[in-house]
Amino acid sequence: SAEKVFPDSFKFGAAGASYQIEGAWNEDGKGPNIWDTFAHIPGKIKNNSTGDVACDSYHKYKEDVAILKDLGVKLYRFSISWSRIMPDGTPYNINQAGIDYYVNLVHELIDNGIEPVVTLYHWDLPQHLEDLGGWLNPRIADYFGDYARVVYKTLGPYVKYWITINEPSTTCNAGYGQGAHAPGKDLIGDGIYLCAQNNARAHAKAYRIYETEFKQQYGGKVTINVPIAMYYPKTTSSLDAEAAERTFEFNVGLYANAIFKSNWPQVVIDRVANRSKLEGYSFSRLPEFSQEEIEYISGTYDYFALNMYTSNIVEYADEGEISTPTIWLDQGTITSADPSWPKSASSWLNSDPPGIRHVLNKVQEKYNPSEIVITENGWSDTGELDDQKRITYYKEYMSNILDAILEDGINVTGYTLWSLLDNFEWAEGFTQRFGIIQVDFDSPSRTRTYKSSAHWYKRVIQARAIVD
Ligand code: GCO
Repeated sequence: SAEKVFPDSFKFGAAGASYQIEGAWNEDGKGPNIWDTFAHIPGKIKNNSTGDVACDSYHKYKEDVAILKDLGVKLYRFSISWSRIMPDGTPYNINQAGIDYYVNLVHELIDNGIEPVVTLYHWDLPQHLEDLGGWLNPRIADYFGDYARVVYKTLGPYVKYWITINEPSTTCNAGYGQGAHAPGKDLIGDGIYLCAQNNARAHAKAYRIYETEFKQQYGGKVTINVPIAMYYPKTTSSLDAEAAERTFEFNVGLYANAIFKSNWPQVVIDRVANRSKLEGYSFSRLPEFSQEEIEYISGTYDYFALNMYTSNIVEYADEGEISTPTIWLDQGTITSADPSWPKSASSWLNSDPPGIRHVLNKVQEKYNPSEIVITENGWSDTGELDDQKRITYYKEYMSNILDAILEDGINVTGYTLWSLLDNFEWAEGFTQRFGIIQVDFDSPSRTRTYKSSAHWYKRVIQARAIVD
């Protein structure tokens, strides 16, 4: 038959992240991070939930790996909790118990034929470093570099796929722009841009350290990952077409351009300079990179990693139409969802399967990477075991990925769906569930149960094709 199969080069996988799954927030010498602090402030998280225990994966990692093995996945993406291995974030203080945890996890994976995909930073900054200014302090690049070196030294022999920073745009927008995520800073435009610049510097530092000190010996690949939504112009007008492109550059280019091309995107430079002037500033709120920095940051990637969930409709907007200040004025757009797209339990997440094929093509055209890994893709509901909508979402998105590979010739080599387990969904607590495995957060043992989607994914992996 003409059944389409995934090429041999394509690896199926699943993903999670330290604060969302590990728990053990104050065990075995781990230091506090910004999510520990933030989640403990009443009113910040739905139902005042915390990640104190979460899925308890710190104690149950062997069970998680057994599930991964049973599913047949070849990649497991997880993140390292910086303050678990360096309690205050500095190399002065190394917590061996924390290092041991990740060494054991990696060995458990490899012994079971699963390749680790390791994220160095998935939003849980050591509190001490936040107290020094966090992602607004340019020195963060140096701290991050020292941290990365410690991790490369211990896990370097076993890890071929590295991600320095997960979704810098979310850290900067939600953490330092609107304050809905830790560290809860509400600094709108100015904070977002400083954060974006320091993320690029920190990523580049971690990349260069690997390149010069470890690459020859271990031969792994390093990149950053960025979330990319599909942005459709609302009408065929050129104003809306430009608005959609601008939205891409303010949300993706702001974090990717300096790395995958060079410097900030020109449209971002121009728009922020103009707006800053109108607002009475004598300088642009978008900080400049020196020429030396531009060269240091440019080209710091060995593959492209993207998170893709959803799409948006974009229209041009002028000042009077935008109620939220600064960055949205800089961007000059309004985004919305097409009412026909199926809705998940998360307000920002709707199903538009062709969007992922468009995004893969867009990334290929714009940045021309030789390899793409989809490091997140998934659907939220309220946790039911028979999760047919999640299966439908995955079927349709994965079939668009397959078309992008087979028909558009895009080299997608890996796919780590979000998420293996139901977990702590940041400010939403446990109210939005992304897992293919259900976790009973009321049971002390955090019992794991397969959802219909887990059984389905297992069959897909066996067939290497989209099955019913
Ligand atoms: C992300 C995050 C995940 C979220 C997921 C669903 O990188 O945004 O990696 O931590 O849980 O995206 O919102």
